[in-house]
Amino acid sequence: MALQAALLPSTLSVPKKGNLATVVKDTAFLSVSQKKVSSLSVRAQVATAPVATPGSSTSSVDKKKTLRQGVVVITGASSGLGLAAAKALAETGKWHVVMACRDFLKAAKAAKSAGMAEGSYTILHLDLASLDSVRQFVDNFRRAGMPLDALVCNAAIYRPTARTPTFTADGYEMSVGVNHLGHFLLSRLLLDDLKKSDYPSRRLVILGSITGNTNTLAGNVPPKAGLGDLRGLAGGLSGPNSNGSAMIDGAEEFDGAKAYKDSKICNMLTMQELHRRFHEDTGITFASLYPGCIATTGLFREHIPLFRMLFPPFQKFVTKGFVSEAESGKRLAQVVSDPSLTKSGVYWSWNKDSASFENQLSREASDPEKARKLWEISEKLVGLA
Ligand code: LMG
Ligand code: NDP
Ligand code: PMR
Repeated sequence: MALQAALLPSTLSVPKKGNLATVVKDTAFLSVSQKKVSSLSVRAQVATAPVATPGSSTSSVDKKKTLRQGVVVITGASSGLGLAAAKALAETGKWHVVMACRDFLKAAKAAKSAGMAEGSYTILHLDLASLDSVRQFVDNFRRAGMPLDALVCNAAIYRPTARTPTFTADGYEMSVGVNHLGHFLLSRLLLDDLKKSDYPSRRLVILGSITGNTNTLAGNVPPKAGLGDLRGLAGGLSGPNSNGSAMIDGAEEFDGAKAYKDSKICNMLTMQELHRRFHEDTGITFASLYPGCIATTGLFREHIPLFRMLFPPFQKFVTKGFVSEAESGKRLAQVVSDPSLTKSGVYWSWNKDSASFENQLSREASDPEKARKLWEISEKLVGLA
């Protein structure tokens, strides 16, 4: 059913099951660019469209003068940074963007209202709060027959005022479950696809943040990030139904703001561990970044209204860390495709003139021993070990 439906534009998909929720779940991931191009014809486009682009200097393939269109998967491309980066990359004509989103209709509307050209993107269903959904996404992506040249782990949720945890389908605390564990499984599975790609500069990018780095002022605003000895994660990160804690460090009290910041440390540690384990053998570039404070995105949707009102002017005029969604999208697009950003294992940031530089991670966010331990526990939690 999946392959067959993949050939159909979403609007023509025939519901096979009775209720609407199931229909959306079953068909949304199969869907498709606005131009009603089938995934396979997208593949043909991808394979044939010769686009002149500056090659990177990391592989023999880049001796080619022309390059096929690249295919980039971006999670959480239905709003904020992910959408802005999707638009920036699609607009170059060098990239076909696979928008991996939990809400198909929202993503379709977002792409349209952002003015993304028909045929420049495909929407596939991915709910990072379910490891089954992650596996299903990978299957569907492979069935669509596209190569994978870059993966961007961008989606995230932030529950700033939550004092009680919520849980993913697999029973893990939601912020760490979505932001870290879902992406961890996705990256591990799609690594094989990146390895197979003949694209000259293949990249795996994971969003980090300044608030996960305690070597900065922003990282010292309470509650501070900290993974401790990872005992809560090792205990399964599930509050109500086990003796374990919902916090990575094993704290008794749940703190939604800290859980997000902790998840960002996990993202940055994972990028470095991927680099250590796979860069040399595969040539894949692993990178993370802090794109600036994009104070207007949906990330702050659960924050109190007063915060949402004051945060953008505070960042614009007081910290001067504010960056627009469009500018942040360009920054992320650079990390995906700029020929000068091929170095692996780097956490990128931008200075006041919007020039990129290699930033320094905090001690904890660059601790190799913690990264290894995090890797091993995460493997168990997502069923890879
Ligand atoms: C925790 O609070 C929450 O408890 C947790 O649930 C979670 O949300 C977490 O990290 C997320 O935050 C953290 C707490 C840290 O931060 C705050 O409470 C932020 C308050 C922000 C602003 C409040 C605005 C009040 C308005 C006052 C107006 C004054 C105007 C002055 C303007 C001056 C301009 C130069 O708290 C701390 O770390 C303590 C820090 C102490 C406060 C320092 C204040 C400095 C800056 C002020 C900012 C003001 C903003 C205004 C807007 C400007 C417009 C031009
Ligand atoms: P947004 O809330 O605008 O975007 C987050 C995206 O993640 C949305 O598309 C959302 O989908 C998606 N998402 C949430 N939960 C899931 C899920 N379970 N499965 C699949 N997708 C999901 O936030 P931002 O654009 O600000 O954040 C993007 C990234 O940038 C995050 O990794 C964040 O940590 C990072 N970042 C943001 C900063 C900022 O200042 N905003 C600063 C530093 C880093 P939906 O649209 O359906 O809700
Ligand atoms: Mg922060 C000094 C610079 C600076 C920067 C670049 C940020 C970024 N913040 C800075 C400073 C401060 N912040 C100061 C001085 C305060 C106390 C008033 C402050 C407060 C604050 C709050 C309450 N800031 C926040 C919050 C949030 O809820 C956001 C958060 O922590 O989300 C996890 C946030 C952020 N500040 C930032 C950035 C980028 C965020 C969004 C967080 C992220 O995605 O990591």
